[in-house]
Amino acid sequence: SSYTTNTEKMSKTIIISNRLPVKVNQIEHGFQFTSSEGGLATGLGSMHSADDTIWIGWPGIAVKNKEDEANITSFLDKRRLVPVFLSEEDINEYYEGFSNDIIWPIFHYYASVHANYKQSNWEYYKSVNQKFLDVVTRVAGPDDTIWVHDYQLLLLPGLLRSALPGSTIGFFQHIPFPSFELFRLIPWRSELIAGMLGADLLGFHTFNDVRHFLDAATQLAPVNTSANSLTYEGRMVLAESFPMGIDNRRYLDLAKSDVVKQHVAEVKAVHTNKRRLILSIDRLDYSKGILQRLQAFELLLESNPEYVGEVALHMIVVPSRDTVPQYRDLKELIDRRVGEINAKYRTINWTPVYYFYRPFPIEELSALYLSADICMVTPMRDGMNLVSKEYVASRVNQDGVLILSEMAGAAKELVDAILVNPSNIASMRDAIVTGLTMPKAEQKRRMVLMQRVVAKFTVAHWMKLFMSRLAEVKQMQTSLSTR
Ligand code: GDG
Repeated sequence: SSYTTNTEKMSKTIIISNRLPVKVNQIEHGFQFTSSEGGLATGLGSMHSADDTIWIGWPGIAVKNKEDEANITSFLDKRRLVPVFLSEEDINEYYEGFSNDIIWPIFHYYASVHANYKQSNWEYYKSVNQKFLDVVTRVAGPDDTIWVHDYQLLLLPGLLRSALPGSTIGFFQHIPFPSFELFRLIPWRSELIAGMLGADLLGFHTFNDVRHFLDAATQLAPVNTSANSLTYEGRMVLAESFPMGIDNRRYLDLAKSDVVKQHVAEVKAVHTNKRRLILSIDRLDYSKGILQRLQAFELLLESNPEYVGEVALHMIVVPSRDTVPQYRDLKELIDRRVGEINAKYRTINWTPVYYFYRPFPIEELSALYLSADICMVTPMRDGMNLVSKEYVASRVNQDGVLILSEMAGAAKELVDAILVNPSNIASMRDAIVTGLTMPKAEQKRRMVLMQRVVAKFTVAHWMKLFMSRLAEVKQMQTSLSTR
């Protein structure tokens, strides 16, 4: 590959995530490439646009032959993207099985009885992490900085540490790290912790996640801990919180653009100016509290009939993991609930729930952020949640109400939202009433405070902070070992 030729000349940064920031789709004669949206892709995108950065990940398609692999590889090569090819079994076992059916539910505190600890899932999880290692060692030079992302690759820092002992390795986890009492249920808990400890710096969204990780590491691995610093196999490892932000400028610019204004007019035409709009946007996931939100909205219509005909819930659910049975079941429950609410309450010229099960272009999301009187972000558990920040960033008129779950990482920063416990349906209903009756001055007071946070702690800031801290850890290690 072209990367290995210049590794002697300069050091580079290697980003590694399960998925590349582009999606490859099979079309009739060849392939089609589309860039994936999402927080991670856009966030790290600015870093990746620098010459000295490459990105390694799965291209999102199971490739059947070497010729196709070669075609995809050479296309991606021009964009400094390096594919890790995975088979269909890899995807079933490592991604859908181990990552999404074991780690995801446990890490989101979803009933511990639900996780399905299949030995074969674990075997594939190990072998796919090894596949990633093989690609990294092919392209990495000794002075490179390696930044591994998320729960699909918990073993990779450890594998990298053995293969490239002196390298600089950062790890960031985008989902929560659970309390030890949950984490300890996983049969391969010690191996996972040892894998993570291969990193020099481990980043999480919140201090609670850091605390839980340190607790698990202390219980499961031979480490010495002091504050947030560990010593593992004679090497210093730091665990710290780096709350991820968004590209604030992008949402401001969108909100002021003509195309978005046009979409806003369309939304207004349907919902009329006097009707109030509650917005909800999530990937299909039981961690997002979609059913509980519907329940709260239904309770509102039942207990506060004055809002019948006056308030609509605009609910976007973006298809995700819909080959996993758990997610298909959830989809059916949502479909049914929406159907029941609409059948029970709708009037000739008003529908309570405007429900969409598909993705939308960012311009249309922006228009919805701008049009919604209330944005409800009420996950049962969420690492951070970027939708809440995007709503805040989009409110150029400095009004609007954010109802935010205490269980989202974002609640640690957006303390001026109306914070709710998503398991308390009645309190969510009360929060909607508070939001609908909140005076404009109070809306503005809260929104201004939240906008300050979102505008200051952007994704670019997050990235710089993590990278400079990683360099510092490396320096501290060196000065410790030469002392
Ligand atoms: C994981 C963690 C953590 C959504 N629908 C559409 C669309 N989106 C964009 C949103 C937002 C992103 O996708 C979703 O990010 P979230 O943070 O809300 O949630 P997860 O996908 O679960 O992300 C989470 C995050 O990683 C980052 O660390 O915050 O806790 O679970 O940017 O705007 N974008 C477009 N069309 C859609 O229909 N274009």
